[in-house]
Amino acid sequence: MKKTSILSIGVILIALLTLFWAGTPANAGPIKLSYANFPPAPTFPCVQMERWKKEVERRTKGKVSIDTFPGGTLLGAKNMMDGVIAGTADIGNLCMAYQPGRFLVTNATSLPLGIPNSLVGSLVLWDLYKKYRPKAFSKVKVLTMFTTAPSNIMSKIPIKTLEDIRGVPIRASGGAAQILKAWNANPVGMPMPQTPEALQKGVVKGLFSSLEVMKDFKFAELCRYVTVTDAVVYPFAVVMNMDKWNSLPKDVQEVMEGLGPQQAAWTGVYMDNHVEESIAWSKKNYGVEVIKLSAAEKASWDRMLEPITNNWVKDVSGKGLPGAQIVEDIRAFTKMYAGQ
Ligand code: 3IO
Repeated sequence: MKKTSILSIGVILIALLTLFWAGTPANAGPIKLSYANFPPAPTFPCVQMERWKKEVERRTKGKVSIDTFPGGTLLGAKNMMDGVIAGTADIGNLCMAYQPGRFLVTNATSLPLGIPNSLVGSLVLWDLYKKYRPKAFSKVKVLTMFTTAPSNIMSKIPIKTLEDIRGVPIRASGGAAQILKAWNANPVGMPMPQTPEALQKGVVKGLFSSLEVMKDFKFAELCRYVTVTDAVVYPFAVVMNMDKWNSLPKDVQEVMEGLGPQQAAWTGVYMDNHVEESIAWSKKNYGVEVIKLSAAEKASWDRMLEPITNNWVKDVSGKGLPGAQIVEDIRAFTKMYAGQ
């Protein structure tokens, strides 16, 4: 054979190989997905993220590989939803309370309706989402949802009465801020990751959220008092870019679909256990005092919350939502999961 024909066979071979590799990206390694989260890695939204990542990688037998970005390194608390819609991250975890007007239906889980813990809250929220399929999520694929445990007051000063809380600047967002307002506190809205600095600088004298943050953000160091209110939960959603979702193979989609309610339950159980651990840790390491309201006092606090739900129903009914039905559903789902 002539030198030139050997050469041209070589060129053709290389061209064919190049075409083959370019045409089959699946053979180039696993499908890579980015997952953005806003708070620091040790906190519960990121713990559930790492668990979801591991489960997906295991259940797809390595077909999918997920890169996690905790601490707002890819998207922050308030641009999470829009960042995922735009494709800045493939997946994002968001707290719906930070955009209360945007997620009206699902934020109804932070009305004072007596959700007793994170497991029940998470299952109720998932069912509510499945029933109503709110328009707010039409541009994304919802992978899972969950809630925190009920909120309690963590503060630098002891709060035992409605007089004690009057005018006190306390950090909260969304539905939880409405509760503080009803108690005549001075709610200051900001996402959780900004709270350590606000507490340090004295911009706020406390916060209103689930108690696992006493340990995970070390708030116990600054807030030596907890007032037990067991009030509203904060709802969260994990969403995926719609084009990215549509590009995934069917078997991968099935794994993620199956994980939806399981991840909600897993996160609920993790949160409820972690709250207990955090309270014990805070007492032991910082001598945190846990204040229980007297029965008479508790009755007054509860009474002040009564108008909130009816006002919400009126408000959203004006916006074309079946407010009364949503409230009834949350109550019924709560009873079912709480075994009442
Ligand atoms: C929360 C948000 C980020 C990390 C840990 C957390 N524990 C409870 C919340 C709820 C929340 O979003 C908030 O702002 O209180």
